[in-house]
Amino acid sequence: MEKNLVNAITSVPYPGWTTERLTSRMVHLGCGAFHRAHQALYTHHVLEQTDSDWGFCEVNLMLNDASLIENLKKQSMRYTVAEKGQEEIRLKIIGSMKEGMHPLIDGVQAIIEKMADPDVAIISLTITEKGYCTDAVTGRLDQNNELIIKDIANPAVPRSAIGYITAALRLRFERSLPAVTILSCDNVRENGHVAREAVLGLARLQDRKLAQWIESQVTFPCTMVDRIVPAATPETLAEIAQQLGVADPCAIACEPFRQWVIEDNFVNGRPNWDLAGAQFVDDVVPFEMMKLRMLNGAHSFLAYLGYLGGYAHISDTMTNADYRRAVYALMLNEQAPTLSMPEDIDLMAYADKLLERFTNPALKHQTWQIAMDGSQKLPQRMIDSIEWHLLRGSDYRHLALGVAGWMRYISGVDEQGQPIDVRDPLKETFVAIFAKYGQSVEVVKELLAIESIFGKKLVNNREFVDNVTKAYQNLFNVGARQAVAAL
Ligand code: NAI
Ligand code: CS2
Repeated sequence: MEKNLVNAITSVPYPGWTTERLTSRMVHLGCGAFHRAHQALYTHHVLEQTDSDWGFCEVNLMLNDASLIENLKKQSMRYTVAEKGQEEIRLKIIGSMKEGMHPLIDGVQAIIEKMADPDVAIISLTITEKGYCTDAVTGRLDQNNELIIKDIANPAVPRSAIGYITAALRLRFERSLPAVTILSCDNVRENGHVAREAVLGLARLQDRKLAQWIESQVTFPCTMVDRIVPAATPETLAEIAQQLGVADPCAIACEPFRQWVIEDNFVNGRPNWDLAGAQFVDDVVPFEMMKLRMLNGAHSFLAYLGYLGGYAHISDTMTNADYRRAVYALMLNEQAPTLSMPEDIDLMAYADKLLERFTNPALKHQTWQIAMDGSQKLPQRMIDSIEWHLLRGSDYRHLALGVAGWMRYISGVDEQGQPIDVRDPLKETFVAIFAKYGQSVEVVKELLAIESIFGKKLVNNREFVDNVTKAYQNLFNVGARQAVAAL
């Protein structure tokens, strides 16, 4: 028999329970890198400390890949998390997943039925920013989204995560079952509110009574989620296999740090994640803003300007003193002032900790990975803050260079004339703009006119357009490293 995580002797102890102990009280949509190292791990630590039976049914909806769910099933839904500090590596075998499903394995209806199961109390999500099918500026359901168009036409066989949730809520409503909590764990500003707008937006197009039931019964708490979890690579998997004593294709490496701040608004119970270090608060929004602007805004700055400067990983950018200085100034001078935090939060200490986390050389977090989907990330990471500065007349030169870096990056050609593999839902729009204007400064105004990223006002703000145009031109004149140094 082939050796795997379940039948081999490993260097790390197995959880002291089997999947029999668990009930699928949570269905998670988007079993990717992050969920395995975050929500599933928090739940595992609760299971270690209590007699809880809260477990996950893991669902991946993307039709191009069922392999992770298949591999998890082969390992009785167990897998390894490797927490990698600067020097030490700590392995944990996680035991909070009960079962796994995929439309290609189980069919769409079985997944909707599972989400409507009376035992299910939480549907949690890490489906990436684009998974919400909303306009990032308004937060409203995007009825021109290609999956939403399909879901409006055929609600019983949905394609989008929002369509699946709406279909499952319909069954719960029709069967008079208890409502559930929809728990977004994505890096989206006011993620619970966005999830609610998206689901209600779709439900309203289908059935007013269903929409009213959702509005009054279903809760959508906001959450701030944090842990740097790069996509697994063959190298990280080989390193983990060596330590573990057996190959685990579902293993994932991450940093030691983790944080989870959750609005305590659950309609049908929840695990005591506080036992594993989560914080339950009344208002998560300030924490989300802090993380999105200081951590993610800094990440995107380093991703675009780092990639252009020839750095493959975030930790590589941090070896350049100019990038280090610039990203620290971005956090403290241009992002921190835009925040209103509870008194006990020290933003300088937060920024110091971020520098330390970004420096961790054991994490091979690719600048290319973070650069992905910029159209979905820029509004909450940079544009909100730029608007804040424009209102007050304060300095935002790092943010302007960050936006220009994004424009230079999505041109699709790097500083050596090599192609860049740009991944973004708006890629076709970008290609059309660059095809028309080449890399000339004309593209700046064209890109700023994309409302779903920049809203309506910025393209008409002369000062802003000038600043981004100068920064963009400068990137061509001197290159990213010099432009960052000149800040
Ligand atoms: P991943 O690529 O490993 O997983 C993404 C998951 O989302 C996959 O399961 C995929 O099937 C699903 N997905 C993608 N597009 C979808 C769509 N349109 N509809 C439904 N499902 C879709 O990415 P990872 O690292 O797990 O990150 C996922 C999200 O988690 C991020 O976009 C972010 O919002 C959040 N997050 C990630 C962190 C990280 O460091 N990786 C940390 C904090 C939050
Ligand atoms: C990153 C985030 O990929 C990205 O866009 O900025 O996934 C980041 O690693 C996490 O938010 C850290 O919690």
